[in-house]
Amino acid sequence: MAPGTHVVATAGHVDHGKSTLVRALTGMEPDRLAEERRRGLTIELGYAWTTLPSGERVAFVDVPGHERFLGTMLAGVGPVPAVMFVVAADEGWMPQSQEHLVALRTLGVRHGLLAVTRADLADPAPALEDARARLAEAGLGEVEALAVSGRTGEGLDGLWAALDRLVAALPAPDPQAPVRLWIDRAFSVRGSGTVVTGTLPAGRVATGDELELDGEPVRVRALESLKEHVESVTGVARVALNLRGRIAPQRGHALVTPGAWTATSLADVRVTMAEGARGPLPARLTAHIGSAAVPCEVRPLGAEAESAESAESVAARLRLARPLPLHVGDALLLRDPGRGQGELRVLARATVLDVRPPELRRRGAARERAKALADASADAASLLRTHLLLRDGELLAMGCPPTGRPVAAGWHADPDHWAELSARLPEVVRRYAADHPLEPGMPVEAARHELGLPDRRLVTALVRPPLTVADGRITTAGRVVTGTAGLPAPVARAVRALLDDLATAPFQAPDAGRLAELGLGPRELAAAVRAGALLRVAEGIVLAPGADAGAAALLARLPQPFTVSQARSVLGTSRRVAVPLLEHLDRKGLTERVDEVHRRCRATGRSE
Ligand SMILES: Nc1nc2c(ncn2[C@@H]2O[C@H](COP(=O)(O)OP(=O)(O)OP(=O)(O)O)[C@@H](O)[C@H]2O)c(=O)[nH]1
Ligand SMILES: [Mg+2]
Repeated sequence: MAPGTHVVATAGHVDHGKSTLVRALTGMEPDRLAEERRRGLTIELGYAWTTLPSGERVAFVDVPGHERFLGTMLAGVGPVPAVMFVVAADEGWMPQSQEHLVALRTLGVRHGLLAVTRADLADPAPALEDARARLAEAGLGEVEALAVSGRTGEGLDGLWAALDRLVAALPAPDPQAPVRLWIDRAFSVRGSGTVVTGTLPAGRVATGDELELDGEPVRVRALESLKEHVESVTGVARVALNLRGRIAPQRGHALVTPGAWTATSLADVRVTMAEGARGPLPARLTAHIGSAAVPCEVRPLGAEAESAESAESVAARLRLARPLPLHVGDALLLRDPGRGQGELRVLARATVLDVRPPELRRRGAARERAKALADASADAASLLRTHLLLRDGELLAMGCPPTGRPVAAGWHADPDHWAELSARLPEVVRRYAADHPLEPGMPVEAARHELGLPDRRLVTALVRPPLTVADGRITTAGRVVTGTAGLPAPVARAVRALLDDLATAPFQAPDAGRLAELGLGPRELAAAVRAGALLRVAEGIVLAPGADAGAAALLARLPQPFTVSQARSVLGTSRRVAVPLLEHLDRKGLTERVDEVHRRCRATGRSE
């Protein structure tokens, strides 16, 4: 396999030697601004890279350590999976060492190594032991710790080897993952237009790809990684993209795979206080994710949340000043931009639990929501408990690919909700039938409306025997023959009058005039036929139930085969009725045609 590329960010107190070490490792200058060189201070993010002894390449995002540039530091570290933590041997652990460590822990960075530099100025052992213990305690685990000097080059060989071990141990990101490239620089290049750079954490970008920036489509015209032109690149990597589109990209905005993220300014989160931070949280904070820093309002949900300053974590709703492309499971760092010098400004981690939070209108809704969020995890099942029904695409855009089977084409349901809908449908259909006795079942659309479902296919998926769907209506299979009893009273009366007529002349089907006189239109007749109160022989021709069997019995007494006119006379009716009645008997297999003019009764028919 071709050697990979990796990205490692620096971290540590101002002037502790981060940039000097990056320069010594790469031979490249991370401090490119004139002001930075003049002041000997990193102000902006710096980028430099090198090839390790194994052939793997590593790019450094060099961050500023000065407390005034914490926002820039967070933008650099945000999308990066690993860190080179720098502590000066002669100064030891300092306030921004602590603040950066809390930030790394809050962002969930779990891979790194410790370089105690400026070892030519002081015995590195005390600083090394102290820093190593603090990093381990903060969840970075047993990191490798080395004493080095960026000035003399002492220990650099060991640091290269340690970097090789660090990158070899990094989890391989998913090349199929949706792209979210947080922009850290944007500029225009004469002749090529807009260029943005960033750390691609996972997924793949290729020339010609269409991505989205704040909902606007953009096309990747060309791309570079570590100053080399490439056709495609998979994360983790430093990338520079030349873009086409009507866009004005800025740091903190992200290029994303269309449809794979939910752009939202509202998120329900679980807030966990940072190491050493105390509540209650101020209502106005800055949320950091990737290279973004967005002002936000934090609203704790639930009564316990406000009183429980000491609680491990509380449910809250974040309102962001601008929408960000988020997934459930993302972590945002909450920083207090108002805190003064020397105070801890990294306050909390907000783990995203929902990117489409439900409105909280009713009294007590916030408290209920807090309870639900307390049990929520960042997965499809939790989202379905809130949203009840979600499409495949919606779950993907929320960052939780569906795990269970869909209940209907492209739809996933909360199992309890689905069971409840299943139980409700038969009752809904029964009530509809009672209210609309003349209709042949409940239209699927009416059931969809009644159950408040977003798609008719969900209704059809809920239909189970004895219910069936036919012609867009839900009916009960093996419908019970109720006779006139199941009909509305006026219809039942009219049908009984008709049956009286037919009792004396069973094959003289009522004509249009008689039907109109009795108020029996097509709907009423259809209902009577469905109820088994009448037999429909053809359009507009009805007889008493069982008249067909009676006709077959009479016809069997004729010499076989027989003509229509012989049939007409034995049945005592007109051609208007005899012709369709014989065709009906043919269809039922009681009679069959012999030639153009003759029919005969069939054996099966006779035995019936
Ligand atoms: N003697 C000695 N001096 C060093 C060493 N590393 C850095 N320095 C000096 O320490 C000062 C600060 O070094 P930088 O590399 O700019 O420190 P930094 O951590 O990048 O500082 P910021 O980016 O501003 O946070 C400079 O004057 C360096 O020359 C070292 O190993 N030995
Ligand atoms: Mg620096």
